[in-house]
Amino acid sequence: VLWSPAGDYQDIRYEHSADGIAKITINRPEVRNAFRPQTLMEISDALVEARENPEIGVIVLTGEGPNAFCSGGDQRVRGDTGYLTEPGSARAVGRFHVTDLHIQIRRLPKPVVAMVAGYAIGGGHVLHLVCDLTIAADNARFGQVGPKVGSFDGGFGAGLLAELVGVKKAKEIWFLCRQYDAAQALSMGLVNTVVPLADLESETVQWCREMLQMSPFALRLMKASFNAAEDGLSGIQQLAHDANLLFYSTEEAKEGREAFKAKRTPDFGRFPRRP
Ligand code: 2NE
Repeated sequence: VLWSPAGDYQDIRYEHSADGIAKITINRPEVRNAFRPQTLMEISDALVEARENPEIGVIVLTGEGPNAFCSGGDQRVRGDTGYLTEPGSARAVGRFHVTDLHIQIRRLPKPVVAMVAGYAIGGGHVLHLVCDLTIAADNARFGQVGPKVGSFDGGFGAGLLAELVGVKKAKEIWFLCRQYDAAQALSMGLVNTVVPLADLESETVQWCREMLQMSPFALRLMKASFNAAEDGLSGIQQLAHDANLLFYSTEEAKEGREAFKAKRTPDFGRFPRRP
């Protein structure tokens, strides 16, 4: 695949393929692609572009190089109140920028695919969890480290993981902080497939191209439907607003709009009361 640069960033690369795939690459291989606030803000910005761009149908999230997808929060900028945007400065205020990023990935109405080579560890592991699909290389290694480094993710990092691998296994992953290889990850349902490292990108692109052949709105509704069960009212809200998007194109909805604009009483009498 020929990737064309589609944005100017410091911590990530953002690229498009000619046929509708956006690729976001965390580009901090010297720290196993750990993220700092800047990294997450840039991913968020690229996701907005990929969402709004009608040419883009599928988004790939990955890490630079064969050694890591992402090793989680950059511990060098971890302060006492979260991860610091301006470490060392008096204005440094800690935050978890990743909180909103998880929601953004799940809300994004296009499939997001994690392409994992090497380590997906800690917050980097949760990042692949919140993606819709995960394609792993045979050198991938998965695990949580929170309780080892004085952190935890009880949000999607616990709930989604338990849903994927079962509660007992999820507790093992968090309580023992072991690492799991790609074959183990596949057998516990943590990833969709495992391929040789050399084939990782071509396999991922193949999966993306298959999705690009599908009805975009059906994919959107399926993603929202899966999330609705997991996200409670905010998940139902997404699905309901998607239904409203479709309703707006009906004569029935248009009658309400046109009557309002014409300052007349709407005539809904010609529309069926469906059984
Ligand atoms: C990822 C792992 C297992 C890789 O091990 P290895 O042996 O392949 O590499 P090494 O030598 O550990 O790492 C290479 C360089 O990257 C840095 C290392 O310190 C090392 O630097 P130098 O010694 O060459 O200077 N590095 C790696 N991960 C880093 C990180 N996350 N932050 C800063 N520097 C990092 C191994 O490196 C590892 O276990 N990494 C730490 C994983 C970790 O603790 N992640 C944070 C968990 S908490 C979190 O992500 C989080 C959360 O729980 C809640 C909200 C938001 C975030």
